[in-house]
Amino acid sequence: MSLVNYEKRGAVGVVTVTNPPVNAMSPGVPKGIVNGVAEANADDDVKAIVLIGAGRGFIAGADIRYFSLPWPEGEENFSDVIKSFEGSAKPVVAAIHGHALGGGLEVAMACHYRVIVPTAQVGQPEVKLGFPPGAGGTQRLPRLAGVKAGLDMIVSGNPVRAPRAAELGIVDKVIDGDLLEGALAFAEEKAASGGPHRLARDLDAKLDDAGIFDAKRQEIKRRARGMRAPYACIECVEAAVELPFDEGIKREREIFEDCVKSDESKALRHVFFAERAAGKIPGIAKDIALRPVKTAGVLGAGTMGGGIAMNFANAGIPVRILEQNQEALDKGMARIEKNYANTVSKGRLSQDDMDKRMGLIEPVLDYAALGDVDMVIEAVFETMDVKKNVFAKLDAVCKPDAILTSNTSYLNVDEIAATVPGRSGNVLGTHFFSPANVMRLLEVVRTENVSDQVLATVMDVGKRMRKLPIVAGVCHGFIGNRMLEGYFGEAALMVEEGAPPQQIDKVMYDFGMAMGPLAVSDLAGLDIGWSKRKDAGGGEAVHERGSFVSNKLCEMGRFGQKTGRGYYIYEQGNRTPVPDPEVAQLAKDAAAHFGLETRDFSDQEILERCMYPLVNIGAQILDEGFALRASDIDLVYINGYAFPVWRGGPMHWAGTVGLKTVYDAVCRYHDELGFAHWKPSPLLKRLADEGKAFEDYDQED
Ligand code: T1G
Repeated sequence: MSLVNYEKRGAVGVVTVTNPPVNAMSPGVPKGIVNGVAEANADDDVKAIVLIGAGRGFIAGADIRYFSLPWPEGEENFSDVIKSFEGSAKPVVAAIHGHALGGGLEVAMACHYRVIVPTAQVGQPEVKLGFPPGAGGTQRLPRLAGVKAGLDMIVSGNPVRAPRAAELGIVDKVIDGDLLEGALAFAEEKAASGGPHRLARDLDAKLDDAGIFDAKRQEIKRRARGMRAPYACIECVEAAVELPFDEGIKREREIFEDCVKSDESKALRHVFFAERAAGKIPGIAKDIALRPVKTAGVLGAGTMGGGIAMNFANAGIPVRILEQNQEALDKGMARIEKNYANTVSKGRLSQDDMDKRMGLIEPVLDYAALGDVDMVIEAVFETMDVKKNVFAKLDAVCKPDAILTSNTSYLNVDEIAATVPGRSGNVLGTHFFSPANVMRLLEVVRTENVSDQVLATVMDVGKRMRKLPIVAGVCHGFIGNRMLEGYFGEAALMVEEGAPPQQIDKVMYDFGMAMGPLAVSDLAGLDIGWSKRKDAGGGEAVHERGSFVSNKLCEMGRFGQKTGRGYYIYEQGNRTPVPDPEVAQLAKDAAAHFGLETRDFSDQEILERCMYPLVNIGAQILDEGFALRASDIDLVYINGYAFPVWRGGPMHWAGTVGLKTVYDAVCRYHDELGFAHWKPSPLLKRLADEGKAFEDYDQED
């Protein structure tokens, strides 16, 4: 089937792009469009041209796969399409439905006119792939929509809906009813008007530069830390204001080409495809029949339980939230209400939507209220006994095909499932990350006996909650927390060997992490690890390597931010970590306790000892089958642990370092330090020996 069709409808030549699933501008599409426009111009009966997309949208932009593949020699591309529109003697009308994104909006803006259905959206998301628009978008959009609106859209990468696009002047008319019919009538009307049919390139009126570029640089400073693309976008729009059109186009091209080659863009393109691969489970058909989930229940109205209940309400799923007593239930409901009210106050949710969502959350005290719900998630106290106890109660009341999941962050979900043997096909883990109503990551923990249908259903519920569901196997800590033990463990070990906490945290902050590991430990609470160590030690937290300072701090009641002191001091009402000389002394006491020689650390050693365990443990998890693919592990770290997205995740990043370099260092640290997390992974060794990256592993069958 041809990628672009041409037909005459009355006096209008219609060029239809047919390249499912999203009409990307893959090789052959530009050629088809150019040919269609030429045919229309060669036909005297044709007075105007309409460009439209078949299927679910207009054009989704360049075919992203081709940034890592050679474009076929001599094959037409965007510039040929744009030249054909701007050289057309007959007016060209873009007819937009679904999406006109990236190069899709760029070719539409090179047409003389644009019409759109109310539900469509247009945008320049290129910055999310690590480069600015590269087919004139940074020069045409400011001319159509004005510099401020154009700059906001290009730097954020966020689309706007049709009504807003019309308001800004990006499109000329919103078509109610059939798009093609509306576009044909519009085209004939424009043709009859006799023109002139203006082109965006000729509109300079809106290029008012109100000095907004430096303000924009200030505005994005925190979010764009470490990135180049957002600033490249600003430079391109500046060129639209400062240079004649054709010179601006040249400047945009130079900056675009430079960015496309960057590690940042390669990482972001890796993440784009990783997110789309994550929903695919080998052996389970994409269209497997799902079990309906129309109602839900949540056990526990604590921070996690409340957040999980909000996720169901946000997905439009009525949910009953159960607590042991009215006081706890009221506290939980008040916290949910406060969370929504915060979002409303920030203008990100209407009061009406908040009320609707609150109306979907029903507080209950009796397990019987969960008797007819389709799915229950427990978010009760994190001990196996309590989990088994609640599952026994669910077993007694829930309907036979109810899906029962645990929100445990590291307990063995197979062991929990074994307590309800008659339901094991319906039991699995759903590990949300705190705050559950905010963090995008959802580890879907695949138990031994869970059915394919239930697994696929829970993945779909995660998507309905606008989460990023990632399949994890049942091992201690699943994917994220298992790897975290290596990262945080090494940070604590280095403190005992003489590395100041503030140096460790600065190295990791400069690498791109939102916070360093010790500041995160203070934020989460040092007492969490301390109570686990006390459990393991029969009530006594034994001083093992890496836990000495934390144990001592907890013994002094210094749990971190919540008590005003942990690895750092926190002044009243201030979350800025201040180095604590008493912690430096504790580190010395630890060294003495373990007979260590303290020393200075290079930033490079700190970076390696924090990051390489993530890679080595990640490879072990892959090798043992507890993650489906390396790119899933990358998504876990980006979306659950604030790993910088522009580095692509720990496994992708390791490929930019070179797996041989990483493997050799892992062997060296294993020789020097021992510790299980340094035991070289056989998979890492194999890939290093074969000169491969984890992407190659993911491509293996
Ligand atoms: N190129 C290649 N494949 C693409 C693609 C693209 N642009 N967009 C989507 N796909 C694949 C995707 O991998 C998936 O594949 C399938 O299509 C369905 O996608 C010159 C240079 C359009 C809003 O950034 O935002 O233009 O997994 O699951 O949820 O300046 O796709 O089925 O095998 O996302 O309905 C700029 C990216 C490119 C838009 C539809 N354009 N795409 O969402 O489907 S750079 C973009 C999207 C550019 C110019 C520059 C979304 C969508 P598979 P999906 P969806």
